[in-house]
Amino acid sequence: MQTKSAFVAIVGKPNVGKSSLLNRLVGEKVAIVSNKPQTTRTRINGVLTKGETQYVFIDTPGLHKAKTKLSEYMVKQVADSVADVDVAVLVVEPKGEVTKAEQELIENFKTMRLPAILVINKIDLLSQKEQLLERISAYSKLHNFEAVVPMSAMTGEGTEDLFQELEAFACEGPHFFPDDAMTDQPERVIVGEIIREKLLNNMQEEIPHGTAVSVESMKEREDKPIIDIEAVIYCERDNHKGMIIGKNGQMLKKIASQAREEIEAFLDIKVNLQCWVKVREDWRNKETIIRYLGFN
Ligand SMILES: Nc1nc2c(ncn2[C@@H]2O[C@H](COP(=O)(O)OP(=O)(O)OP(=O)(O)O)[C@@H](O)[C@H]2O)c(=O)[nH]1
Ligand SMILES: [Mg+2]
Repeated sequence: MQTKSAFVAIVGKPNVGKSSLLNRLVGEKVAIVSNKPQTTRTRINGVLTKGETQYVFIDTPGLHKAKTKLSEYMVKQVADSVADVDVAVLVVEPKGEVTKAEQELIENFKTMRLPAILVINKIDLLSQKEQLLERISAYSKLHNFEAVVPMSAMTGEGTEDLFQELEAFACEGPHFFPDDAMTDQPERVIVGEIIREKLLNNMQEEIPHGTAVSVESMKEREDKPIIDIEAVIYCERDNHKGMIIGKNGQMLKKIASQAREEIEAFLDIKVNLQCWVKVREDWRNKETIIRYLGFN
């Protein structure tokens, strides 16, 4: 059988639903999702093999104005991702204006002669169809997109339409991942991301952006089917540490127990999760810590 592969970069503003779309396309949760912008920090590959064709989807951080070393890294991930893919998917929401970041992305498609598909996500939120048409016309004025696909990563509406459009960009060649692979991320990274997701879901305002999670150890016990996991949550200030831990440790307990449940489902084994909170002032601007946390 002649195999094919398609590399697809998923790009767009923060919070438009890129990671949700990745999870929907792969059919499994491989990237974390939150209602806070700048949830995704690095490139995440999701893999789906459909018959002869293997799709490799690259989820990217939302394109924003870089203010810290960490966000410089994040923005660079976007540029690197579109550098050698077969097609880009620009994800937008049904409402709002075309932003400068989106215009820059579109300029990139043009200079790189990269075919691009426009996905208008979150159509489940749409009450009037006219809005959709306005949106399509606003983006079509800027670029000759290969296709426009309205969809909802949340309900799944439109997913097959998108696959139909993507199929055209598959090229003959080998599969780069095993056919049953869903992601190239190591278990340890996914475990850390699950903890970070629960942290994002439970914390407000400035705290989420200044946190990072490092999984220090994961060991299966010899006498019982249990994995002991130790993780450190880094934050930027003492008062943030206090808020993450919460009164009588209640907040940290809640975060850890939500994370443990999901990690158990993911690893399919009982988990004993210990989380510590440490302060590293201004870590997002410190090269060594950023590297230690895996952003390099
Ligand atoms: N109603 C609705 N909400 C959605 C849909 N897709 C995503 N969301 C929500 O939008 C928010 C952002 O989703 P993410 O998938 O984290 O967005 P993202 O583009 O990856 O965000 P960054 O990683 O921060 O750039 C979350 O609260 C999602 O639940 C959709 O189709 N419909
Ligand atoms: Mg994301």
